[in-house]
Amino acid sequence: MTEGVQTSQTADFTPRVFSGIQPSGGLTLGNYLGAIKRFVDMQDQAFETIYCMVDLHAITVWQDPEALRRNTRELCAGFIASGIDPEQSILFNQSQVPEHAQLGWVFNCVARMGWMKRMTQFKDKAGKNAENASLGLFGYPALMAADILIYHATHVPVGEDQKQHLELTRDIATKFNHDFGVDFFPITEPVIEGAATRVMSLRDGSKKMSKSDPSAASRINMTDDADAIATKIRKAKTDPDALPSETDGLEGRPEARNLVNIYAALADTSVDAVLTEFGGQQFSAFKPRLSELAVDKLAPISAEMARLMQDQAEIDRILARGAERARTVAAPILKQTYELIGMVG
Ligand code: AQP
Repeated sequence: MTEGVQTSQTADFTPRVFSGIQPSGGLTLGNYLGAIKRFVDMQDQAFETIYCMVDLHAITVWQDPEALRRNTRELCAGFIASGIDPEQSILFNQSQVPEHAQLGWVFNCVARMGWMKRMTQFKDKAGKNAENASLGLFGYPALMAADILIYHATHVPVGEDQKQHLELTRDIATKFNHDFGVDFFPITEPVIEGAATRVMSLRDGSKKMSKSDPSAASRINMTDDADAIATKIRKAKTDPDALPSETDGLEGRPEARNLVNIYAALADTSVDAVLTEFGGQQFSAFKPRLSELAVDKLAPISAEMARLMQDQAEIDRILARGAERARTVAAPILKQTYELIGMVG
């Protein structure tokens, strides 16, 4: 799917992409390969594209206010430095468009407790301490459904970890449409594609690379310099065997698979092509080539982010302008939703 493809469930809607990233820490290579790089691809296809820094989601776990402000601006710089054009796409932070939270409340009343209790991300993030987790963390997927559906978005590019939340978004849209006897919300298509839909921790191939992992060595941040990238890749966990020549040989080798996937995604090539080139070679030969490639691709982005961060007033202007444009789409959809459910006003 992609390139303006419409299914029967989205055919009556303008082809429109929405996706968001939490300003809950520094951008990682996982966010870049699993999300932003693909946001840029979709910006160049036949879609209207709307990209958001989802700050209301970030506060579902504690955020230091100063760090949240800095991370939001840095994330905006990351989007632009990676190729999102704030004129072509709508780029803004969620809290400046109150319609997200307003539709989120409506969806809290549509989503069922049983659906929410099945969300594995809540279980992973709340861990053993679920009684102490915020109510917002539990309700997060209903707000995420609102983020998407407040724009009648037809396509949502995300990493593999968001698949279940997108299924819930479809369930919420279906139930709303059914309850009110309308075809008002599209049944959004997830777009989960490419070699790096799930970039794993460099320290543990069974865990997702995350902004909030306590180990800085587990992730590559978009602001890391060449030395930091090379050190993290050199120290990345691997196994003693050489790289296989075929994909089957990566079976049961999560760390090897992860590094090969990262290489393929950064080089815009396939895993097969990477294994054809490096099959039979040791990690001692492969890792320096991966470092070189990562530095080559990431250094220009990180330099541009640093340049953009010097003019925070300009970043704030871009976010405010993006929010204004977003509201022109969101406000009429909220108004129609309120009319459908019987609000007077
Ligand atoms: N490791 C990953 N591999 C591929 N894609 C990833 N994404 C996140 N991590 C990876 C994708 O990035 C987008 C934004 O994610 P998010 O910041 O909204 O939430 P997250 O998935 O919870 O990301 P983190 O980095 O793990 O944040 P924290 O640590 O704060 O929870 C999504 O499309 C996601 O799939």
